[in-house]
Amino acid sequence: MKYLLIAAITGLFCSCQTNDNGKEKLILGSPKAVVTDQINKDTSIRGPLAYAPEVPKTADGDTIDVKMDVHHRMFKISKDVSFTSWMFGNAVPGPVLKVRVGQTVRFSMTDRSNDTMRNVGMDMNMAPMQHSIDFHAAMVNPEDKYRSIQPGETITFTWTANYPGVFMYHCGTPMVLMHMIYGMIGMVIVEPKEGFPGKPDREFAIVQNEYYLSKKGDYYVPDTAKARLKQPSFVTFNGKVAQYVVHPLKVKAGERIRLYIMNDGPNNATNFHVIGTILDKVWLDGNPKNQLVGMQSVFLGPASGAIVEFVVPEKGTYTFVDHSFADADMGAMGSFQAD
Ligand SMILES: [Cu+2]
Repeated sequence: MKYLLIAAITGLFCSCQTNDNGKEKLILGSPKAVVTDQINKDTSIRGPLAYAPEVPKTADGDTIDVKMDVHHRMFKISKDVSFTSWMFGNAVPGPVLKVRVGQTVRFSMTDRSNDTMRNVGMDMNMAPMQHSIDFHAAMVNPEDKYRSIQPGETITFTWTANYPGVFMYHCGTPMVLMHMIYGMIGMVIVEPKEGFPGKPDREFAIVQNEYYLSKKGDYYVPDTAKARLKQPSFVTFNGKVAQYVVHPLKVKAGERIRLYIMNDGPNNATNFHVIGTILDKVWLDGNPKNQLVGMQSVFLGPASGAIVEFVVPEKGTYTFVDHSFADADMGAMGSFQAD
């Protein structure tokens, strides 16, 4: 009774918002973003980041520093197909960031698109360009934090993770569709304060995206008209066409596998399926409270994520696909090799 009374009084006087379990206070907003014309000489990424399929480890501490820059670079998505990509860090998709609910990310990003000035004559898509970043895992004023910066500028801002899950990040500079098809996409994993429930034997990060390309001379260029028509040239897991068909992900028979899946689109849905097993646990958007069981596949629209778990029943090769088979045929196909 005494505790009920205290709770009622606290409720009366606290206008704070809480997240879905009603216990955690939401940390809303943050100080204004700072933009400077200082370029960090260090081009490497920093923080609890890793390129998929690797899943980074969370860092200790209430505030963590995360740095990644934007580059314009050639990117090879298959043996025969390369194009000038705009990317976070050094790949498409950009690095996976992993944080914990309650942690504050002190984020910094330099637009290094002018580093490649000397190449403009060769390829107009190398030309310096404004860029920005939009974290779906954050709750902040987008006009401030997600604003575009000029080539050579650095933006710094903070945000705090309130909800566990698998979230997208992307460049939000107009025309957004164009910046996304050039490769400016990635994934954030937010684990609950106490960590995700359960202990899988192995885990991987999988980001699905579409490429819309046209051939121009010896190389390819992103084609916004094709993107508007939602007619992809290639659909990939972790940025490269059918890469895990050529180099399967290694697992062992009997193991429990956890996948962090993010559909970065930009346009099309995916229906993720592993041939030869059943997804015995699916957490929609990566939040353990959104649990489904015994699923043959998980349907994810653009900017939707999931965490799935399955058991590898016996030795063999288990192909995973976007079961919209046109997408599998365009590259959204891979395999787990179970020894
Ligand atoms: Cu951009």
